[in-house]
Amino acid sequence: MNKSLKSISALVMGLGIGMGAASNASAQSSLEEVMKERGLTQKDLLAAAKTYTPTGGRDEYLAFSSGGQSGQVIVYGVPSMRILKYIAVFTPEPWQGYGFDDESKAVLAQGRINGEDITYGDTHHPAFSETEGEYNGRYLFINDKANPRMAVIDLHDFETKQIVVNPFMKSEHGGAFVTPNTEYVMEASQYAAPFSDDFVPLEEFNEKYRGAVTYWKFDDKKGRLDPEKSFTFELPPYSQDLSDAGKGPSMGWGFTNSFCSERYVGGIERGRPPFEAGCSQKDTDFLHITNWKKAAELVAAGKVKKSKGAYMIPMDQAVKEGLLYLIPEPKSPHGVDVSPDGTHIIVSGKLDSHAWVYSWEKIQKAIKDKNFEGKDPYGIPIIAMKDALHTQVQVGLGPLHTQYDAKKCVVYTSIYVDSMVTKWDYCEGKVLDQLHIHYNIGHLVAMEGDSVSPDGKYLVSLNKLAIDRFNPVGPLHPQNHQLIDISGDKMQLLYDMPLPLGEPHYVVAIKADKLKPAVRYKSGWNSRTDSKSPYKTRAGREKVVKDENGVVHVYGTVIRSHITPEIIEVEEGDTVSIHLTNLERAEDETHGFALYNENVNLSIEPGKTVSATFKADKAGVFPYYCTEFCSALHLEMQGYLLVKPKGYVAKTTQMVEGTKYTEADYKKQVKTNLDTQAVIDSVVGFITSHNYKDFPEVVALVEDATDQLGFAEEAKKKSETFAAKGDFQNATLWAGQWWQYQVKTADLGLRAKTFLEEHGAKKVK
Ligand code: CUK
Ligand code: CUA
Repeated sequence: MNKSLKSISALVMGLGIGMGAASNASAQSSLEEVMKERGLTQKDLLAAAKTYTPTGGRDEYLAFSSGGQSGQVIVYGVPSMRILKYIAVFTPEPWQGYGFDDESKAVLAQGRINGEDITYGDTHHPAFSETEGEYNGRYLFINDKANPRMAVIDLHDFETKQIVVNPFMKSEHGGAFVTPNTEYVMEASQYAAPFSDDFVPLEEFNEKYRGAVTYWKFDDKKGRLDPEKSFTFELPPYSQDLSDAGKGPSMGWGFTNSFCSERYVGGIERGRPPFEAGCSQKDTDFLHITNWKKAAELVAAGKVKKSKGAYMIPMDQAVKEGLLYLIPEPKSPHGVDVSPDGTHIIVSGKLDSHAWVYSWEKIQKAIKDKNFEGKDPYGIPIIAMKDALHTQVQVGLGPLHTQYDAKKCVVYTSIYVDSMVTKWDYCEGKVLDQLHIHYNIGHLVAMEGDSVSPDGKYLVSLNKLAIDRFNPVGPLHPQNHQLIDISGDKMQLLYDMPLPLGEPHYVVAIKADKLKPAVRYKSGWNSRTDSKSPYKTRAGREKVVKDENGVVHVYGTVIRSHITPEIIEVEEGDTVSIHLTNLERAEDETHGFALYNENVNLSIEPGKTVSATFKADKAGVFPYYCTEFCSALHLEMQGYLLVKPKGYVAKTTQMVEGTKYTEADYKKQVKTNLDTQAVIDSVVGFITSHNYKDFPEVVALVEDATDQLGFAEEAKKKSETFAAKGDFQNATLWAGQWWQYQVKTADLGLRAKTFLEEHGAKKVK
C-alpha cells in the first residue's frame, strides 16, 4: 500500500467505520445465561427493555433538572436516563467557556448583587415557556434561591441569555413558575428581610421585614424578562414557599404558600428555642392568592408606585383593590400545584399526613360574597378553610409535591418521611396505589406533568438520599433519580440514575419533538446577545489592530486544523482582546482555545464569535491550542502569543525550519496527493451514485467536504506557484497543506458513505 492509501485506511480504522464490525462469536451468550450470570429476574428484564435505548436511538422526552448548588441545569433523556448536557447558568463552566469568554461574562455580570460577583447559584425550579398552558419548547426559566435571581435559557441553543436580580428580596424560593402564555414568571421570597439594604434589627421583624412575590414580565419577541414592566406584591413576613400560576377558570391568579406564619425569629444564642420549634407551632399556615391580571392593569394605568426603581404594590393597596387574599393551609406546607384544568389546587403539609384539595369555585365564591373569617395582622382578608376546601386525603407522612397524570383526577404526590409515591384521585378523594422508593423523595415529575395536558407515561422520583444504592464514592453521595412506569394501574420502578451535580429540586420534562435546537450559529454570532458580533471575522480577513485606547484586538478565525493567527505579538503591558470566529459550517465541529497562564478558555461552536480580554503584564512565551479533538491534525492546531519586553529589538526576522525540502520531497508529496485524490474520487463516486440527497445529514457532510476540497485546491495552486519559482521549501510545505485538506475531505466522505450504507441508500445510476 502506498503512503496515502495507508493513511486513509488508518483514518478509516481510527474512525471505526467502513470496515464492518468484527464478529465475536465466542463471547456470545444466550439471554438465559446472562440472566443467570448477573442474577436478573424476568421483571428486571422487562424494566431493562422499557428503558434500554439501542445505539443511535433517541429519547421520547427530555427532562430539565435543576442542578441545585451547582447553579446549573441538567438535561437528560427519558426513558433512557442518559445525561445529555449541563447548561451553565449562575456558575462559570469551562467546557462551554461560560464565564471565560467576554460574551458570557457579560451575562454573569448581570447577576451581580450590589456590585459583588456571585459565581454560584442554588437552582430549584425550572419552568418552560408556555402557550395556552402547553409547553412551547422555546425558553426555560430557573431561579436562584440563595441570591434572588431569575435566569432565561434559550432552547434554540441551550444557552443562558439573561440573569435578573430581584430588587426587593434577600432570599427566594417560589420561582420559576410561569403564567399560561408566559405573560409573567413568578418569583416568591422565602426568608423575610427588609426591602431596603440597610441594617434593621430583628426586634423590628413584624414591622419592617417583609415577604414578596414578583411577577417578572416576559417579552416574548425579545426572549428576555423586562424589569421595567415587572411588579412585586408586598407580603407579610411569613416564609413564603412555592408558587404556581392559575389556568383555565383560575387564569389571572397566582398561588403562593408559606410556612412560619408564626413569624418566629429564632435565636438559640439568646436562650430562645430554635427556628424549627417556633416555626411549627400553629396547625395551619397561609396560602396567598394574588390577582396578577388586575395588578398588571393597575400598573398599566399608572396607579402603582415605584420603589427601588421597580413597581411595588403595598399590602394596603393590594387589599383595597381586592388583589390579595389568604386561606389557611396545613401545617408547614410545601408544594402548591394547580390542576391541569385550573379548577383545583393541591397543597401538602410536610408535618401532616394529608394532601389538601382546594376548590377554585369555592374560593371565587367566598371572594365574591366577601365571606371572610377575619383578617391577618396586616389587614389581609382570610377565607375560612371550610369555605375553600374540596377534600382532604390521607396520602402518607410528609407529603411534598404533586404531579398530574394524563388520566383525569389522577395525581402523584411525593411522600418524604415515608419514602413513597402515592397515586390518588383528588376528585373522589381516595388513594389508588403506593410505591416505596429509595430514599427520601423531594419533588417528582410526570411527563409534561404541570402543563394543561399531562402525558402520564413516566414519573421520575427525585430522591434526596441515595445511601446504599450505588457504589460508594466517599461521604458525599450522588442524588438518585428513579424512573417509574405509570402507564398501568400499578406503578412500576424501572431504573436508578445517580445524579452527581448538586441537589436537584424540581425537574420539568417535555416531549422531545417540541424542541428544535440549532446545529450551528449564523456566521459571526454573539450567542449571548443573539446578534451579529462586531468582531465577526471572515476567512482571509484576519488582522491585529491597536485601538485608540491602546487595546490590541486580534480578529482571528478557527477551522480544521488551524487557528489564524498562529503568531500573536504584543508588548508587555498591552491589554489584548482575542476574538475568534469558527468558520465551520459542519455540525459538531466545535473548536476550543486555551492559552497558558491567562485563565483564557473558549468554546467556539460553528458560526460563533467569542472574545477573551486580558492584560499581558508579563513578557514571555504563551502557547495556545485548540482543546477539542476536531480532526486528525487537531494536535497541530496551535500557536504562540509572544509578549515582548518593552523596547525589544529583534536580531533577525528570518524563521528557520527544522527540515529542508528538495524537489524530490515535493514530487513525493504531490504523488501522495494524487493517490489520495483517487481515493476521494472513488468515495465521491459511491455517494453520487446513490440517492444521498434524500439524507439531509449526508447533504450537510457533502457540503462540508466540498468546502474542504476547495481549500485543497487553493493550497495546491500555492504549491505549484512556489515550485515554478524553484522554491521547493514552500512548494513542499504547501503541498503538505493541500494533503491535509484532502484528508479532511476523505474523512467527511467516508462518514457520508458509512451513513448511506447504514441507512439503506439506493443506487440511482
Ligand atoms: S423544593 Cu427542594 S424538595 Cu426548592 Cu421545590 Cu421541595
Ligand atoms: Cu480544533 Cu482541535
